[in-house]
Amino acid sequence: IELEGYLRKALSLNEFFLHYQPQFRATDNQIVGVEALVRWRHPSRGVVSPGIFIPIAEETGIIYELGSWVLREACRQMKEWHEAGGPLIPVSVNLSSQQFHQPNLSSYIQSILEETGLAPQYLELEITESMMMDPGTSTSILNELSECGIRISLDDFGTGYSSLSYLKLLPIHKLKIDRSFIRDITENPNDKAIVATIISMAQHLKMDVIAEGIETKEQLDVLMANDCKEIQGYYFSKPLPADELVEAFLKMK
Ligand code: G
Ligand code: G
Ligand code: MN
Ligand code: NA
Repeated sequence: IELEGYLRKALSLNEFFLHYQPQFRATDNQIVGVEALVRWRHPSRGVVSPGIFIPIAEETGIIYELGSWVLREACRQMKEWHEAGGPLIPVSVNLSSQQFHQPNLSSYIQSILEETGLAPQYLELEITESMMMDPGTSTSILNELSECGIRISLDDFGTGYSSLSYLKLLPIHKLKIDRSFIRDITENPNDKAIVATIISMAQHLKMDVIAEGIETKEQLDVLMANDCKEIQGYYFSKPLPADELVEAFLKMK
């Protein structure tokens, strides 16, 4: 209850803000998307990582309000960049399981899109395999979102326990290969085999695929040799404050 109060207060004092990590096309280093990642500017402790407060927000139910703030802010910011002549790329937003299962999710997201003026194809929702455990429910939620024109990407792909059969049934636009497979990819033939297989499967299923957590040139070389088209990781860019991302946009031109 005390923690809940802190997070609620942080929301009302506007202490949350977003960083954006650019996603790059491997062949020409163009930015093709950005992932919004929330941070908390704590008055005395400095910037607090979501790894610390998201689990608390989920336990206390504040995640609904925090998640709603993140969605609105990410859409507002992307619309502002589009209007300022920035690249016409999507913003991806991470959803917690509770948000994914919240009633009327698609109409509520549509109202955020209308309010901010962002077209639906520029919003991508990152969900995880664990949210797909109940095929009946997830199918109807995903179909609704997809019918609105919103993109769906499967985060941390390869680390969950769900079956592959849902991939052929559900409107999933992109697989994000979890960074645990990338870390040792230059030395570990098993990781390399898994990554190559995910890339090939995505191509056959006509889905986009992006690799996360690329930190070195050597990792990038292995991914490019396996025809991975999109890359996200510290080797290209860490998550950036909005003004620094704008500088990265300007360098693209
Ligand atoms: O940015 P960082 O590596 O510290 O993020 C840690 C974790 O917090 C990641 O798993 C990321 O997906 C999650 N995260 C970041 N922003 C959000 C958000 O807005 N909503 C949710 N649900 N998770 C987020
Ligand atoms: O769970 P999710 O994939 O949403 O987590 C995203 C988190 O991964 C972000 O908080 C970001 O800070 C972190 N991240 C992004 N690129 C890298 C990277 O190259 N290496 C590591 N270790 N973490 C990264
Ligand atoms: Mn993510
Ligand atoms: Na991930």
